[in-house]
Amino acid sequence: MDYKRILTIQDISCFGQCSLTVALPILSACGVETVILPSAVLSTHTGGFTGFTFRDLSDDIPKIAAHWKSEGIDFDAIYTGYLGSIKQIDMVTDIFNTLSRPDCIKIVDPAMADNGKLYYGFDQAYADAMTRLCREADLVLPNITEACFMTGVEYKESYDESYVKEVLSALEDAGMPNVVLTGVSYNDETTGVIVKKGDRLDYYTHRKMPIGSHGTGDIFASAFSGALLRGNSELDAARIAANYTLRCIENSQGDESHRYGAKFETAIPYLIEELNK
Ligand code: PXL
Repeated sequence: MDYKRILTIQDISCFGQCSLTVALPILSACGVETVILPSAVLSTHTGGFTGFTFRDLSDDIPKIAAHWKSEGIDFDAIYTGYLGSIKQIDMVTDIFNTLSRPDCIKIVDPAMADNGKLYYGFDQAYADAMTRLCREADLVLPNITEACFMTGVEYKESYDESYVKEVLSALEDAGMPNVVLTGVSYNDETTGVIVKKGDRLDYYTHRKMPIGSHGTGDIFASAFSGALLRGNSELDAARIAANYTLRCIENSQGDESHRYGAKFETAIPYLIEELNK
């Protein structure tokens, strides 16, 4: 098996099972060398907590990247998640251009919104900057809310296939032909992901859990990136990542005190089994 090297750029939310505390273990479990670039350090994530600390690491990002460049360190893939500011989004665009190996796969999860709302501290200018970064990516992994903020399509809680096609075509017009659209659900029993590669559309569905958990977008994006680097197609990587994410949500059902994150750790052996099939 090829041994690939991925760089992931996102924050460290010290408590809360999201961003780097999820991405690093999951990518490592996928058997890829995982290099991290923390964009900020927060005491918790911003969803459902108040009074969290936020240490912006923007000043360090170009220095770290310059050091890697001088050492000849480069990447087979770069996967970005939550970024703390527009300035950081611009820095990531530079990193795409300077630290990529020739066939580097650039994956952007525009982790900025859910359920029709932007996360705390973000506005439309941030969403517009994220749209510009997504144009530079080979693959983007938005949920429907994020896709709406990047395209101007009106967000809808319930919708049909023609609405989803409108969203995907608006993403294409905005410069994103290759998309993994998450959380696409036409009924109460199932949900899934649409994998769009140019003109080809595939929809992978699975059981929908009654209660979601925070951080599942990061779990999905990390497992997807790892599975893709292991040589799986986009559709297979999306299926593996979706099934793993579902297991993590199942692990957390019934524990009201654990809504801040999903118990992804105990499902890691399942992920490895699926990757080895
Ligand atoms: O899971 C996405 C995420 C990552 N990082 C921080 C967040 C969130 C979502 O709220 O607040 C800091």
